Amino acid sequence: MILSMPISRNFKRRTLLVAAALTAATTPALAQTKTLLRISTPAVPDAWHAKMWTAFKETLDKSAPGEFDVQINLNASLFKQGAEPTAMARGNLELTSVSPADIAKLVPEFSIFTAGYILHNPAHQQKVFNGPIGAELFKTVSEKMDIAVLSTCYLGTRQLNLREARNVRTPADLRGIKLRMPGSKEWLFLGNALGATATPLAFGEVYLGLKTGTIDGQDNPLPSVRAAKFYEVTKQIVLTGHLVDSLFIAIANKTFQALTPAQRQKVSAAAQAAAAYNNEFTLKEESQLVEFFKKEGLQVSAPDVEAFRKAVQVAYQNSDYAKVWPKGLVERINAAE
Ligand code: KDO
Repeated sequence: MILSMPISRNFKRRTLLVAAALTAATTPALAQTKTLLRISTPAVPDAWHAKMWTAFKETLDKSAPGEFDVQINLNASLFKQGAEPTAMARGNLELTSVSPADIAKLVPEFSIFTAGYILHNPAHQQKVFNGPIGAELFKTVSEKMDIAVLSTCYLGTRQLNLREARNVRTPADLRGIKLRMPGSKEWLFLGNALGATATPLAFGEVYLGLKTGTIDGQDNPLPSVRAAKFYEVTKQIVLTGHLVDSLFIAIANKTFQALTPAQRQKVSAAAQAAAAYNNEFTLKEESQLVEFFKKEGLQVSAPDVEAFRKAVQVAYQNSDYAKVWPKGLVERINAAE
């Protein structure tokens, strides 16, 4: 009896210690089994296509609690603009929102969506990418880039935004204007097709470029002009509406394939929810921003859009880009309206 008491106490103590040690050992182990989903985007925090990643994370945390470690990196803080697909191919990044221009580097026929005045409006964009055309092209994207497109975001319709106000009716009125475009040849072609002198610059450097005058203007959808505060350093918006712009939420194939079927479904659903969030708020805000910019003192002018459309279409028709567009694709895109 005398001996039994300490033994039993000792036993209890040891049991507790073992339990504590086990908890300590298993907690980090469990944390490590979470699938890491690193996201990189050049979007500024106030942009809808930045905030949509929080919607993605929240949706996934709810549908698959504790299964994913979603890390959102904005402002191109993890990878520079346009470098994301390469980072994904190398296994250094799991998710991003990829632009048509970035896809066109590896899937040349995708350059059709970098061309001005191809997509008619946001609803047309969704029909094209959520229908058979999207399905066919995204299959090629998966094969050539090793990424899976999960949803299509409406970035907004790109307009011109100039440092100094001027009379802009036709492309001829942009002669000599140093128009900042993102840094790839597809973007530069579009800027030149608009009649300007296209100058490559990363998104993160545009504000300063406008402020100091190293560029005369830039093009972006109105919600991006608001989120990045370009209206503070420009005096005019010219409503050319030259590109109904897209971003595609994409995940590295390797990461996606390593998930269980249920997880794949949940990640896809979260990407759909993120795009829906972005699209809803982008559309809503875009319709209100002309008033906002006017109040901020900017001149908002309507050019001869037909003159721009014609010039841009002729430039593409005569370019090497159109040569690699699958036969009949322009017609199929038009018919998807
Ligand atoms: C830009 O650099 O003008 C652009 O609008 C291009 C888009 O493809 C996308 O990269 C976007 O910037 C960033 O997400 C910042 O809004």
